[in-house]
Amino acid sequence: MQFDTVIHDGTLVNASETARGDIGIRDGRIVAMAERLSGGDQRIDAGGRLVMPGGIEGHAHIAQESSGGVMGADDYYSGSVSAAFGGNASFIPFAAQRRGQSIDDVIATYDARGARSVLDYSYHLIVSDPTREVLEDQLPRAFARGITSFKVFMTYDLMNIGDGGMLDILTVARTHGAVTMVHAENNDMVKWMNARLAAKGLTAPKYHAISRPELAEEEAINRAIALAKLADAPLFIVHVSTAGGAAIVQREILSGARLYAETCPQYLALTRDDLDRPGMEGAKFICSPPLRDAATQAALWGHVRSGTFSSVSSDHAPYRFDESGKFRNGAEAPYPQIANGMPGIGARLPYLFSEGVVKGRISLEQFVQLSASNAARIFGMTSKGSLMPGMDADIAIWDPETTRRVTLGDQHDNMDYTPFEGMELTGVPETVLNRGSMIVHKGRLMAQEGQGRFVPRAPAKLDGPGHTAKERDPAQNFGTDI
Ligand code: DUC
Ligand code: ZN
Ligand code: ZN
Repeated sequence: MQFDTVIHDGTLVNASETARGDIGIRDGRIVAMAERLSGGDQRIDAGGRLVMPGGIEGHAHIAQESSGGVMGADDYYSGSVSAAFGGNASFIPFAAQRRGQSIDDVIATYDARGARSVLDYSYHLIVSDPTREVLEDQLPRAFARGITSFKVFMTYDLMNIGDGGMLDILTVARTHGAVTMVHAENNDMVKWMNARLAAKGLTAPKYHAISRPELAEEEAINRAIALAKLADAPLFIVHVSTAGGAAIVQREILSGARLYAETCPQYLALTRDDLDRPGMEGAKFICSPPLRDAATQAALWGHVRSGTFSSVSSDHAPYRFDESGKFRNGAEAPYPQIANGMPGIGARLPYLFSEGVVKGRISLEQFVQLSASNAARIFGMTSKGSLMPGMDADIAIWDPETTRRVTLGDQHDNMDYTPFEGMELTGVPETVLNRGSMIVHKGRLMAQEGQGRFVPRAPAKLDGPGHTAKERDPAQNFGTDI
């Protein structure tokens, strides 16, 4: 058999097994896996290395304005380069609708932005204005193009679509086989806390943590799940930051809900004390939901380990520590006027590998599930997320032993800080291939701007029996089809 590339002598890790062997690649796909493969125009020695599916980053804000109108620092070129240095072979950022904007216009805007990517990409649609035309015409057109997930917000006045809006979106999603992602925080609880803090003049970055109570997340997660059950639609809860929220998700998954959730490295690695760093330094750590405490970290790790979370995603939301980003509203801006988010697309997998696998909290196979294979399955990237003949040759080769300190330079993004600065991490993604083409190798970028392709996604393959509310069951509701 002829191969363009053979990766040899590596330890091959998939979501459910690990074995020694070689991988043969032709025309961008894996075409053979065997104990030993000869030939290949290019041979990559993976001796002493782990060969894994390239990461799929399922939560990143790239070339996207914040809800307050601040453009993030990373475009599809720098964002994809940073993702690749961090062990990812593809990513799914958001394409965000502004109120009044058509979904067709949103997609055209992000198609132009996405054309710069070095990695394969898709988008989750953020829907902020679910008008009749959006629900009946525009979203179905987006599905037809292979955009099979969207995100809605339960918070932020400019984004929150209300419970009725959510039910409408969930219903469209159910009809087409899409997944609805939700940012779950109770908007009124946050606004009420903001008003109380403002009345006392408490506006330093640390008060951000207090302004968005754990109860606000827990209440909204509970409500989002109830809404999804009424619509009998699958739901994906993004960036879970609380032990209580994770426990609700766990309980509902165990009782059969078609429910998925993620947490992020920042909730595992950082705490609200980081928001209390001197001066305005805490602004670097403002993200929503906010950082919590050490007990929460331990509880969230427990849920990573036990399978409550399908993914650990970065929620890369890069706002620089200057007037273009965090301080767009002034160097001493009160916390509600500081852009929400922090970078992390390059650090996500090195962090998860080191703190997860190397520290014995998760297995190598779980690492693959959390970094790639679950996102591929839930978000319909059917040719990615596992090492198998026929799949795209999206592969990350990891040196599992080298230890280094996190630096800004190693992130290869457009940011001027990393919240993980100085952390000592073991394990380095040394080589990343996307569709067989080398993107990074031993610290060097090998890819050309724009070589990534848009990936049309399939409807999600979903676990679980779903939920029929009594009141929607004709056998229990006087025979009504509602
Ligand atoms: N939600 C996100 O998912 N990312 C950044 C800010 C936010 O509110
Ligand atoms: Zn969010
Ligand atoms: Zn986000």
